[in-house]
Amino acid sequence: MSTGNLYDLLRRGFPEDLSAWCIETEAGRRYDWSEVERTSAALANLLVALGLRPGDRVAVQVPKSPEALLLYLATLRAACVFLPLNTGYRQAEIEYFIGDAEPALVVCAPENASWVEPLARRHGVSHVLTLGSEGDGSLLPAAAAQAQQFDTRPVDDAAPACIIYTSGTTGRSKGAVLSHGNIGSNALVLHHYWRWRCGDVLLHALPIFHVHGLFVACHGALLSGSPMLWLSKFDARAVIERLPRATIFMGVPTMYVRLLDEDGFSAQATRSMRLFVSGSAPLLAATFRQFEERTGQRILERYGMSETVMLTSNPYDGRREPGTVGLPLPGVDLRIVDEDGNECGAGAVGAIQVRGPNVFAGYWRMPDKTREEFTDDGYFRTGDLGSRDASGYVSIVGRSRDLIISGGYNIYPKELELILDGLDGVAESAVIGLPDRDYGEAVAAVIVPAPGARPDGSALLAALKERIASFKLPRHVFVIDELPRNTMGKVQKNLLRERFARVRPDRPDQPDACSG
Ligand code: MLC
Ligand code: AMP
Repeated sequence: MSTGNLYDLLRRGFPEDLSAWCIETEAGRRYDWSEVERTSAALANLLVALGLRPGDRVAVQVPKSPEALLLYLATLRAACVFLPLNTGYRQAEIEYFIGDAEPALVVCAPENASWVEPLARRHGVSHVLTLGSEGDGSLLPAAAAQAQQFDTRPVDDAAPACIIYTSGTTGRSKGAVLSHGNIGSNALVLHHYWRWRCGDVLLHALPIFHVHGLFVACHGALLSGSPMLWLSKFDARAVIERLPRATIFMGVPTMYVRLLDEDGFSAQATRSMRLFVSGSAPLLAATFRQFEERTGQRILERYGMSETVMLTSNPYDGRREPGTVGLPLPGVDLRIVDEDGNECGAGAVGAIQVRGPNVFAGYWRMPDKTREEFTDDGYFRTGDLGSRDASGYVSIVGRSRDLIISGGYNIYPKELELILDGLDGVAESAVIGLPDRDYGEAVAAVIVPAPGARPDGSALLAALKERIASFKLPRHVFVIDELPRNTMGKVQKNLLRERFARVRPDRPDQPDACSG
């Protein structure tokens, strides 16, 4: 029987023959569909046995593994709420998420248990279990005695399925609460739009703690009963080696740049592929063209965000336009408005607002913030600036939020500035994104020293490293006398970007300290 539970929707896509393989790891281990069904049932029974009730949060910071995906499915089946966390997050970051979301269960990597357990206890978390990259740790043994059948709990479409934390402009992260209906409706739309079909094989190299790797990629495959070739992390050569056995690949632009850097990446290597999807950050038109020249294939670029899942896509059959994110997906109501809230005409740049069954209902326990982000007529303010051409193709031209996207990961400057401003020898700081061939944008910190101080770039980085995930660390540190400000006193980051884009050495390994 089908319920509103997202797992039931995905389950309907499983192949009739459950002994067929569903996931193959890089070590060659295969998981079949019946194992997906049985192990997710055992894990769901474990959640119930631990006393978790519908709506309880399950916070998970574990390395990518098929078992981590099964834990996600189990959480859906038990009608609990899955809270995936970037494996790069450090103690202070994790402490915030646990304190805010108040999970009933935390699952962490075995090597982190020594600091996660006391931290979780301090926040009143009832259970901490561990899961390693090879399925090791205490989670699976705890589920071993559980029954391998589970009646997936019926839920309402609006019931929360996941909380995805997205960093906030004030430095405080907000948990976007996505419902079974939000995620399921989007999965169905993408299933049809991208023509998932029997015989598809997804080459999966993305992390599974974000919307792209977990929802867009995994749901596509599960919903169409397609097997996944699973890489624990992206590696260009490992991808090229597996492409001849795959039909679909999804990646962030950095991955496409790195594939093109490999001599072995050719039309021959991609001959079995029918679809390359790019998203999470802007794909340069030059990368799109180089890719087409090399492989004869046109990357399909789409646009989305944690709060909304996928919003637009270039067409499967029609014209894929480089530098654009395509057309609003079926069911997505997208408008571009000027400062007065009036809809912009073709070509004019404005704020992108969206409405649809995929758009979340709000941020976890932040009713005021939620209200601010929605218009009176129910559109969500994406924070992206864009335009639409005469054929309706949307281009993202900037962001109204102060956000840096590096290799598909979001970094909010304010979070770093707050830390930097509190360090010895720093009077104030501004964090900006500079163009980077590999990551698209690279984080740069511009520092104004305290009177008489001579801050050392490496020492500043070391202090940051203790508190934040290393993907957020500045790749460049510049020291200047004064930050440029407008008449309102606001730092003019555009001037800093212009100034340092010119003097920036290309991809140094060490941060550079220069005075200005
Ligand atoms: C890793 N590092 C990064 C980084 N990724 N630094 C800056 N930007 C990044 N994106 C750092 C690590 O912290 C580490 O630092 C060092 O680089 C080596 O780690 P690695 O894992 O070997 O890195 P690398 O191979 O460079 O990883 C690049 C990447 C990865 C592109 C493969 O970043 C990645 O998988 N990105 C995908 C992000 C994603 O899934 N985004 C979707 C968001 S959802 P140190 O100091 O420890 O050595 C979303 C909505 C939507 O946006 O529309 O999809
Ligand atoms: P996140 O909050 O991690 O979900 O990131 C969502 C943001 O990524 C969006 O608001 C956009 O700014 C950006 N983004 C996603 N896809 C694209 C794309 N194809 N082109 C440009 N920006 C994108």
